[in-house]
Order: sequence, then structure tokens, then C-alpha cells
Amino acid sequence: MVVIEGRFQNASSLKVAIVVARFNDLVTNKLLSGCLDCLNRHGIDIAETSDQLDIAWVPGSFELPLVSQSLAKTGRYDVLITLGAVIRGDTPHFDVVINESSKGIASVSRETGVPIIFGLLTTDTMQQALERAGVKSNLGWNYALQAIEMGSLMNSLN
Ligand code: INI
Repeated sequence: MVVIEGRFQNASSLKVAIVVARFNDLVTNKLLSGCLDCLNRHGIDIAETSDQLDIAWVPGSFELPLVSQSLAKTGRYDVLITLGAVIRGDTPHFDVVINESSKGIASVSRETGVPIIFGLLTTDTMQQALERAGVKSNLGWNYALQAIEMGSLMNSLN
């Protein structure tokens, strides 16, 4: 029997790209800092001079799939992390943005073979989003952990 699973010990060799939406940047900046803290504490160089981490900013969550696709196609990254916040209370087209972002990200990941972590908060209120972005816990941390696991897992399969 073969047990296939991602590991967390060798994270320091992973190449990571983060794609962040500026919309609701009060929230997405906090997700980004949680994400960077986790990557840093797992040995990934997050300095501006780092050659193992790149960060791309997009206007909103709707644009996450396209830019993720361009980055994934370069072949430079083991894993991508998308970060966004879509808040129902302020967004009549909440469902459109979420549907397009989620389907787009999933399809880019399958098409390129590069794992892409779905780091979009979808909440009813800004308060709920902030609670998940650091006021209570910071899901950015979790997204980074999931990226390390998936980067390692996919490398062990390829
Ligand atoms: N983008 C978000 O990331 N979150 C939102 O809540 C949101 N709202 O409220 O509309 C949002 N809209 C912008 C959208 O993602 C695109 O950037 C825009 O439509 C241009 O294509």
C-alpha cells in the first residue's frame, strides 16, 4: 500500500505565488499578512528579494482566475494562493462574482496542473469577514498551510 500525502517539513523549497484582490482590501491585506506569517514560519523566504515568493494584486476577486492562469502557466510555481473577500451585504452581484471566481480558479488549477488554494472569504457582513481575517482567527494562515500541503503533495505525485 502506498500512502500519498503532503508534508510540511520541506516547505522551504517551495515556490509560491499569491494573487490578492484589492476589493475589500481592509480584509484581504489581513489575509495576506496571515498567509505571509505562516509561509515565513515554515521556512519560506518572504523578503522583497525572495526568489521563491511572488505577489500579484488584481482589482477584485473576479480577476483572480485570469492572473492565476498566467502565473500558473509560467511553470515557475509549485502552488498558488488566491485571496479575496466577497461580502453579500454590500454586493448585489455577490453570486456572480463568487461563481465566476470559484469556477475559474478550479478550472485553471485542473487545466494547468498547478494547485491553487481557494482563499476567498464569502460572508454576509464585513464584521464576519474581519473576524475570519484576524479579529478572531486569520484564515490566511490556514490557506498558507493548505498551500504547503498541496505543493508538497503534487510534487510527490509528479
Ligand atoms: N470584488 C470582490 O473581490 N469582492 C466584492 O465584494 C466585490 N463586489 O462587492 O462587487 C467585488 N467586485 C469587483 C469584481 O471582482 C471585479 O473586480 C469588477 O467587477 C471588475 O471586473
